[in-house]
Amino acid sequence: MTLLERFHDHDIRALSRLITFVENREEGFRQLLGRLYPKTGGALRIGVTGPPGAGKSTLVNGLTKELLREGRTIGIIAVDPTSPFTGGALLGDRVRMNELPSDGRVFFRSMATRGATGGLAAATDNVAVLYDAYGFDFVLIETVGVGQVEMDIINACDVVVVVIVPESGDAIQMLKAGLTEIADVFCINKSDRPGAQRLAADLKYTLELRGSSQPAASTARFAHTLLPCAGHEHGHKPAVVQTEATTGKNVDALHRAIGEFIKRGHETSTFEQRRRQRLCAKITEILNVRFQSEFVNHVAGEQDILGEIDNIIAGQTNPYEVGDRLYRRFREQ
Ligand SMILES: Nc1nc2c(ncn2[C@@H]2O[C@H](COP(=O)(O)OP(=O)(O)OP(=O)(O)O)[C@@H](O)[C@H]2O)c(=O)[nH]1
Ligand SMILES: [Mg+2]
Repeated sequence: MTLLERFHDHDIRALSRLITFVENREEGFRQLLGRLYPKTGGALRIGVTGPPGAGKSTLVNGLTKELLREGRTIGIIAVDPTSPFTGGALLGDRVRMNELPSDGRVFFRSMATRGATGGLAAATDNVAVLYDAYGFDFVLIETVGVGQVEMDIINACDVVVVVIVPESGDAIQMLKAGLTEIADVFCINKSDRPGAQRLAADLKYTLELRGSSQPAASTARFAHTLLPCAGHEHGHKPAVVQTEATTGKNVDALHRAIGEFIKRGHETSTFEQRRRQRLCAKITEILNVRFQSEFVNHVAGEQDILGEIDNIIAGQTNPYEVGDRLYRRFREQ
């Protein structure tokens, strides 16, 4: 049997091998993903994001158990679990994963920031495509919620769970950080700590005030993509759930809140719209990467840019002129 046949036959080791193949961007990885693409669309992607140490891994673990109880299968991607803030979390993740069954119903993979050539968001998406084609019901993606890359990962999810803790600040800060725009479900974890109740009330009040005046999440989510995708999502007000991930308290309520969002998402065209937008973003990204590498490799060349930087510092030119010149040379080639 070929590797691909074993993959289709639900051989978990074949899945693991193909992930490595795709992660290393080995010769032919794009063709492989292309061939598998028609088999995708069956898995729902749930993104879990939030500040370092908020309890995302513990919650993903708890949610996985809830989903398993429902008879679902789950592929997990932990993006950069070795955050510099909580160093050694990777080991913790491994320990937690050991609690999960090893009969193929769950598969776990972590993606390190280091060495992710071609972009972490793209690499994460590629693994999600493999999970989807493999036949998992759910893809759970854990990522630390800072920066554009993480936003790109989160935007590529069907459902976004934002995890915060009582120490995360007040609702106005959530609003400013754009969290209220991306959250489908808010999870206030570490609710055993003081301030959780107040934060929950504060957040609910703020979300209530915001009401439907908020532009559709899709507008904010995909503002950067090349191809405009019109579409309206249902005016959803994110649920606010308080959990205690370590004891498992209320993780079932979080699971229910996600379930309700999923139900509404299917009833309305939310998931359909998000999938379309995701594909727009994916195509834009493929073009960006190709143009960028073509430009940098074949035309500009590092030496050119280094020389131009000397010239800028010497006051002979400026970044705008240099950009224009390099671009023109590229076009005229
Ligand atoms: N008190 C309390 N501690 C918790 C709770 N949930 C998680 N923790 C603890 O918080 C720490 C971080 O938990 P993780 O699940 O690794 O958090 P994370 O968000 O995945 O962390 P990073 O991936 O490193 O950003 C661990 O020591 C957990 O045991 C909770 O509900 N209450
Ligand atoms: Mg973690």
